[in-house]
Amino acid sequence: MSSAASMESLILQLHEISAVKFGSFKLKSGITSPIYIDLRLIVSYPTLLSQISQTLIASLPSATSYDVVCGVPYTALPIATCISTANAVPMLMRRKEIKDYGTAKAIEGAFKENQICLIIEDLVTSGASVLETAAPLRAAGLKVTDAVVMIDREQGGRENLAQNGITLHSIVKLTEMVRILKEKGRVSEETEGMVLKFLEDNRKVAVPAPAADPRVKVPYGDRAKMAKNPTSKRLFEVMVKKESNLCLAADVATAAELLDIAEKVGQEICMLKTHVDILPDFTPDFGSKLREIADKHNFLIFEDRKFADIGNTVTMQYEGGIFRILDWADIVNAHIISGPGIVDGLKLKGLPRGRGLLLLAEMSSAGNLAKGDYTAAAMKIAEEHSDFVIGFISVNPASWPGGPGNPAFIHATPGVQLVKGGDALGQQYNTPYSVIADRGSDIIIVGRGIIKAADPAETAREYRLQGWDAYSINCK
Ligand code: S5P
Repeated sequence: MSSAASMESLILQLHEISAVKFGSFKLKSGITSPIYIDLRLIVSYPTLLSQISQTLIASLPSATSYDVVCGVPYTALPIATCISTANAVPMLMRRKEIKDYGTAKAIEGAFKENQICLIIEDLVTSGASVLETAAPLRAAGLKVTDAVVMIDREQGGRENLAQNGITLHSIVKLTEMVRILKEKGRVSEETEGMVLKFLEDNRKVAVPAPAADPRVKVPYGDRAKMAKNPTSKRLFEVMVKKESNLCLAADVATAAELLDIAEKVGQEICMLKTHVDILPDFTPDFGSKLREIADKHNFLIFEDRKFADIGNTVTMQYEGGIFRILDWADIVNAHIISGPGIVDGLKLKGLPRGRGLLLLAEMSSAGNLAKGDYTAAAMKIAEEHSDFVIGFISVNPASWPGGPGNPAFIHATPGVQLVKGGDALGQQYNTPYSVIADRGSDIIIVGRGIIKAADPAETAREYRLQGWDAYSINCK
């Protein structure tokens, strides 16, 4: 059968099974439509289902390349399954319920970073549902360049997808489909006229503003000007000056080793992260010694204290004890488990000294609970305290509703090594490129990847170059 004949046969069959109906239908949006399309019915007609699947693949230009396919849930799942089995091409499934792509598994199936995934869909209106499926696929490291669809309603989907780097291929446009049904005597000229008028009237209403790609970077230099907090401003400026978005997690055995590695890698980093409570040889002059090295090499000091108590207690933990963190750390971080009072407490001591705070919005470890509403609450608290909160510890801000959000905030991401993987205790690693370019973060936090390397200084340089490249290529 020629492709035109097989397309006609499909359309007539869809009309026969009432997957395409004419009359007066109230749509979800509230408007009344003279045409209604429901392709969910095709699961009950296996021959038709397989015919649609084959026609979809046949409609792709021969140059289209892809390694895996993924159907937009739910209607296109059986179509994608048919395409997968008939053409021996592996399939992926996107979980519709999961919103926090960073930690929970949003994509089911086996794939490798940079593989190309073809999206399969039944019907495209504005393209929003294709974009909803493309986002977690891209966040997982896949490339999405093409989508193939049975019916294009011609309501802006093609243009909207093109603006997001996706070429839309369709078997048939809705106006064409109606014309064929009229030619074959299935609908009257009057109905055809009504449908065409309806489509014309509604042509542009359904087009949402093109989704800003959360991975496109506002330059760090511009963000320095947006930051309200002096430490945050300085951090952005240091990043630009040193062309570094690398933070070293200096988790070494002793204070002496820490000062030694700070000296060795100081040139490469914008920030050095400490866990001061792991140092057996800590002395009260540790802070001033580290500050001296930080000033010499122009990096900021971030004590990863992860405060988690009530506001009153954290004021004492921040300022007092043997560590006196407030005296030497530019930046500290806090969990928000105890509510916004923790920020008020830390701010009371930190803001007069010009210090900054990062909130733990997500974590890198497997099975952690910082996701969904918890992450959203961190964002809200940050906005309410944007004079003191400078940003987040996050894992995949590109996947947050609205993406990484306010560019005045900085995202710092732990769990980074040159190769994707993990350790035996739940740590999960992504590559510098994936963290900065795909996951929308700003700073890579690297510990063992550098400190366990044979040549930490040389390795730090490698991480710095990779992190900076990933930023530069996505900078607008
Ligand atoms: O979710 C988190 C938050 C932090 S701050 N996951 C993390 O791994 N961290 C810290 O980042 C952790 O405490 C450690 O200091 C560093 C990661 O070290 P690495 O050796 O696994 O690179």
